[in-house]
Amino acid sequence: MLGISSITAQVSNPDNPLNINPTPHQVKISEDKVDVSKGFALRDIQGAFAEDCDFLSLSDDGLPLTINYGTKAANSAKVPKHAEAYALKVSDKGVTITGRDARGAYYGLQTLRQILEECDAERLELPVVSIVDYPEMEVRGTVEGFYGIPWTQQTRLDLIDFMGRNKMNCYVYGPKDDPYHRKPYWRLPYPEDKAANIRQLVEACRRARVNFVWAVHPGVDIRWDEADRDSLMCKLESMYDLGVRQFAVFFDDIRGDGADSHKQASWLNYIVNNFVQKHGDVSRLIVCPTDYNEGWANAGPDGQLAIYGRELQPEVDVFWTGHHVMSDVTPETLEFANSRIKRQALVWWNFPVNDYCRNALVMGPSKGLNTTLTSRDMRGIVTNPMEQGHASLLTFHGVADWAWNPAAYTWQHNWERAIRQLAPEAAEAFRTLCIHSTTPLKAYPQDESWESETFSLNSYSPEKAQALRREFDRMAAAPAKLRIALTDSALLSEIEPWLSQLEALGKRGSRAIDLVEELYSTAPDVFLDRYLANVMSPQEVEAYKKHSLGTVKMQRFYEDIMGEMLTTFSKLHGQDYPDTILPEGADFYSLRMPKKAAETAKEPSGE
Ligand code: 14T
Repeated sequence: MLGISSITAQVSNPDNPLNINPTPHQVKISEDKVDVSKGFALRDIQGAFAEDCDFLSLSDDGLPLTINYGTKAANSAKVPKHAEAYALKVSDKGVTITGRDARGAYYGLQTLRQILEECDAERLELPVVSIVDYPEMEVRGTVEGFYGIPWTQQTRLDLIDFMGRNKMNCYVYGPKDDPYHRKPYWRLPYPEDKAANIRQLVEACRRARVNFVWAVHPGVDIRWDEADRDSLMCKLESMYDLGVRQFAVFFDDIRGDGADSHKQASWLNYIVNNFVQKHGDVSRLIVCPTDYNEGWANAGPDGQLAIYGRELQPEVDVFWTGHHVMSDVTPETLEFANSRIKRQALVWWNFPVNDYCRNALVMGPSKGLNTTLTSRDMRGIVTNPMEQGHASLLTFHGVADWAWNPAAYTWQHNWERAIRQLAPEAAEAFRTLCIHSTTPLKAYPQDESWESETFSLNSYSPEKAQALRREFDRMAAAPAKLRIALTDSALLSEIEPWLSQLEALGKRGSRAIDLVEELYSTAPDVFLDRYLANVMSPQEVEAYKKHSLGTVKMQRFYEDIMGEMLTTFSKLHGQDYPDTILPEGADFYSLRMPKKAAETAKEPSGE
């Protein structure tokens, strides 16, 4: 079996020798090391990072650590002329972090944190290294934009923290099932307890250097009259009072009056003129159009996108999901959107959202991100995640990496690093869960179980069987390892329902391979008993449907091979076991259990 270190060896990326996420643009590393056993003597020139250094041990006789930012310092340290850029230098004289702006310096600190974590568990030495770095995409973040149970406050705080560490800078708050975001209460201010939560999120975002964007979704029941316009303005003002400094208006998933493109554009312009500009400290307004993907958009000059292009003020950002609701981010779909809206679209990536396939976890690599895209093609990207927030961090990790440095992005390396970052104590077991839990099937099919090769009775070979059995055994064993070793208890409880299914599928898959090997060599009645013991009971089928994984390959193999064995068995011994004779043309689902078996089907033996 692969240990963590051999996984790293297999996938480590020579362009990112320190495994920093997101992948830096330029890393020059030498063999030399610097002793940091005495900690760091902090010189925080602007005094802006006191609360960001709690991961460092600080002492006056430690290695000097200078943090500085601003045009002058940035120019002399050759920091790229890019917002949020930084340079980080480690030498025996000390560590210097120079930001083009305050956020850049903060990002330099995050890189230092990751180097310390990666290089040395005791944190006693650092490599001599020089990093020059900047984000390609201006907006990198998430939109809590799914239907279903909104994230808990604690989940939000954890995710915001993760975003800051991974140089993501945008959290759009728009859970479909927050009644104060949408119908029925979008017109009303939040009651005090909920308002306090928003204030806390604003504060957490400030600390993590994430822009908190509050979104309203008025289109379901909006009346385009003065009373509703006043209600909307009052709501925005009430959010401003809670500390919110960026806003979005969503017009997705509506019909009728609310979808009127001219009205939408004129109200958005009104908000820009009478709210954003009036305050002066509010950032760009964002809109999600009703025509938010090619599949639904009227492409013509009277379509919503073209109307936005003509009527909507140029500084309003426009969301775009791509070719479809769920689809890859490609140059073609951005060209489609941009040429109509007359600005660069802001991508709303509907991955790993699972609100339309709640039985699935989406834990595969972030593959659908085209690596030739640049900030000339788009404003940035936000991922729409799963209700399972901590499990969604796998994709956050990918999106953060891609958006920072698309040209250097490789989904393979990223995914392996993400797994190790999220589950360092149980990386291999977590990887097993992830590789078999990737696909929302029809809506946005993803590769799954790609390292496993299945076979049919005809193509059986001992080698193939052994390799596949090994994978099923890994699946059966992974849950226990995760339950013991995974320290992120929030992640563990999110994935728990799928762990039981992983274990069960691992066991029945492995048993199915045993049965293949027993089919010709075991007494028919003994074989039949063992076979029946490995048939899923109706309760097991139900439980599996609720929390599915391995649907593309592993469960499919189990079903196919069990079906084939039954066919073969009935050919060999049909006369002696009339209940197993298969009707002509029957499929496996209808005959999965011989009649007799269905009556006596055992509960899973749980061994
Ligand atoms: F705003 C949009 F960009 C968007 O994607 N809206 C919703 C979103 O809230 C949801 O999480 C996502 C995935 O289900 O898709 C949009 O909602 C849909 C999509 C459909 F295809 C609602 C109905 C659909 F038929």
